[in-house]
Amino acid sequence: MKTLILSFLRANPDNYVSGEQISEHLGVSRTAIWKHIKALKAEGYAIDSVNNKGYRLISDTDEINRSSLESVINQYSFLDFGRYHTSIDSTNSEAKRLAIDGDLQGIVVAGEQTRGKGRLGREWASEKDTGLWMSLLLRPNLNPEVVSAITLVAAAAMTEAVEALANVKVGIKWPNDLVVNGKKICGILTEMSAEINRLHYIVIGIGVNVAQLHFPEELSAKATSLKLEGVSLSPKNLLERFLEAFARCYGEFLNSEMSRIIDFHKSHSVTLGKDVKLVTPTTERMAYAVDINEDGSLTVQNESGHLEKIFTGEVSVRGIDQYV
Ligand code: BT5
Repeated sequence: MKTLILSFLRANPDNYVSGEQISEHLGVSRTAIWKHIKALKAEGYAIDSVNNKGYRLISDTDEINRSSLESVINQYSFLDFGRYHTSIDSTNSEAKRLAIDGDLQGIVVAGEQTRGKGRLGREWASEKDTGLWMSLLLRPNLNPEVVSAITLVAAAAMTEAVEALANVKVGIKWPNDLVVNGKKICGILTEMSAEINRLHYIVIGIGVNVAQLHFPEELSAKATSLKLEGVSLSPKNLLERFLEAFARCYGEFLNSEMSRIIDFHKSHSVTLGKDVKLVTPTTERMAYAVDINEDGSLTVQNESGHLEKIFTGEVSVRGIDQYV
């Protein structure tokens, strides 16, 4: 019944339809309609109810909600579902819970995360309605060892999206941070489930600071938002532009055509040509960032002058991570 009510509202995007009209059309009582509408609202559908006028589904707004997300994802064959939550622990955690059952691919978006995650167990501040907090659940038919480059694919797509919508220069700190004026506006956390040579799924979690005006003290020196950088845009527009760019970049990645994406990274890199600090849980050492390779790795020159390829781990850049 809820689906029938939704279809009826969708068929009347510009008008309010009264409870009476819906009840006549569907042959159920007005009280039942009212209860279903209440349930739909609780699920995240934006339905405006006005006394004496009735109900209208608000799908064409700047807001991300369940109905607007559905119409966005319908355009992409690699997305079977779109889930919107006003509040959730972490969109990555939710995408992983959804991954266990079935074989669908999709996207989870939240208005707020109560336990947003960064890499290596770190926290990601994701206050209510201040950012685009989302995770893509994908199941590419790939060998697990090539998957780490997907983080670069997502970083390139988000950079392209932000630059298309706003007059800002975005830098990419290899492999997963986007920075504006030396401060972080976006972080990416890629997680995967795999056997030695079989990938089950990947979850690409992306957090973009859109509208914060303040950050907690411990973040204020290193984090910024688009708003603080003078750019106002809606998370929904950003999501749409991101998916458009990601669909293209992801297609190239699946066809092993990484050269355009790597060139994009090189032209936006704040890491190349800099002294960097390579940090693992047990060691720290200095190196010089030389190149980004087709497989997504970073070539550095180490302190003994040798070239090394780095695939994962922390790379701090002087002037961005305040390591000096
Ligand atoms: C990241 O980790 O940058 C990955 C962040 C991924 C967040 C998204 S949001 C949607 C999805 N669901 C999740 O639960 N996570 C993903 P890392 O490189 O480890 O950076 C984390 C560090 O960045 C923290 O230790 C803080 O210092 C800093 N930080 C925390 N929140 C921040 C924010 N909102 N903006 C900028 N920096 C932040």
